[in-house]
Amino acid sequence: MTVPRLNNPPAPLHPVRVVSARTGLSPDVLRVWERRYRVVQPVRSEGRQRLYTDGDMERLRLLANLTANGRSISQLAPLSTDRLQALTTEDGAPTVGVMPRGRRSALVPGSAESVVALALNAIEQFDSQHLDQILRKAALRLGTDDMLDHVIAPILLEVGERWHRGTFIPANEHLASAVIRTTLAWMSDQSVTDPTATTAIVGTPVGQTHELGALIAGAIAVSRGWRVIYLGANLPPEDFVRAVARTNAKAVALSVVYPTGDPTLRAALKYLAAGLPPTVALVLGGAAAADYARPLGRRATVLQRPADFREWLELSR
Ligand code: B12
Repeated sequence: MTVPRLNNPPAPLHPVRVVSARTGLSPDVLRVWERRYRVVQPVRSEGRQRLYTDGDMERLRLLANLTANGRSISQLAPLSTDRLQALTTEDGAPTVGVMPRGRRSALVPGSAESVVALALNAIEQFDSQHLDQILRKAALRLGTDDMLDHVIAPILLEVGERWHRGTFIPANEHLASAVIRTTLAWMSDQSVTDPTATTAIVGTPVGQTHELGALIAGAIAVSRGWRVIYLGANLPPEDFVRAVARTNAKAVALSVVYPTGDPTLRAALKYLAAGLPPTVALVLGGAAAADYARPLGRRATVLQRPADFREWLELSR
């Protein structure tokens, strides 16, 4: 019997939703990687929807695995797909997303809750490399907002609780803080930052060594299109004033966590509030912020919830 010859139908193209589900990259990350690094160039449907080929999908899957293994997207983006494939073989498959052997979980795999459980397990085991992979992979899949609100903040809260109860020793907390610090810096680096964008100076004031709230605030601001100048922890007020004068920043956002009632910090914030131009906003967040903001009256804005900060950033740009 002769089989009639058919012309090969064109390979189907895939919409963002399908690419995101298959590669584990959130639509936000896909957009940023395309705009900033031109990792693939999807075609457009008649309705202007982005459509991806099988080749694009494979390239994105390789990039997702390699970045989750710790490589930087800016270095990977120019490489050919064959080279990415070779690197993937050299690096070995990432172990992220897999529950440790012998543990059974009722959590939905890939959900923020299950990422938190895996991360806490890695912290308990002192496995910083695995923790780093878990967090990078989750950030790529969940996007910045969910990652910060439903993964990073709950992990830090639980680390604090376990440390307080004595089930985690200070070394567990230090390991978690060190890895999360790197993850937050890397997340900010994944977002498009326009050098002409409205600028915020972010850090913690003198005496405040808890730095992660400031890093979280910085990552939120970057995700809302602000340019962030991150000055780290424990900075005297005159340095914030000088930095604002040299950068034309429109806001200073500080994290104030512990302790309350420090007279040095009270005086520093008073100096800062008086030294900043009136057009520059002073935003305070963190568990101790309200205590220090009270004497500053309307000069300081206290914002705690990430959702409120996001709204403020969008309105103040
Ligand atoms: C990591 C950590 C440390 C690390 C910090 C490492 C680092 N480089 O940052 C180290 C080891 C240094 C540390 C030291 C101490 N710590 Co500590 N630490 C923590 C831990 C686990 C996480 C803190 C953190 O970064 N949180 C950041 C975010 C996720 O949480 P958050 O502050 O609530 O912020 C949220 C909002 O307020 C908001 N936000 C925060 N900042 C900002 C800023 C802006 C602009 C905006 C808009 C929003 C915003 O966003 C966050 C997300 O929703 C907490 C536990 C916890 N529950 O937070 C304890 C905790 C804060 N530490 C505590 C204590 C007691 C200490 C020490 C005194 C311990 C000791 N005996 O030495 C010292 C004090 C050091 C000092 N001089 O300040 C207590 C504080 C208790 C209190 N409030 O009375 C806590 C709550 C632990 C506990 N349960 O007992 N700590």
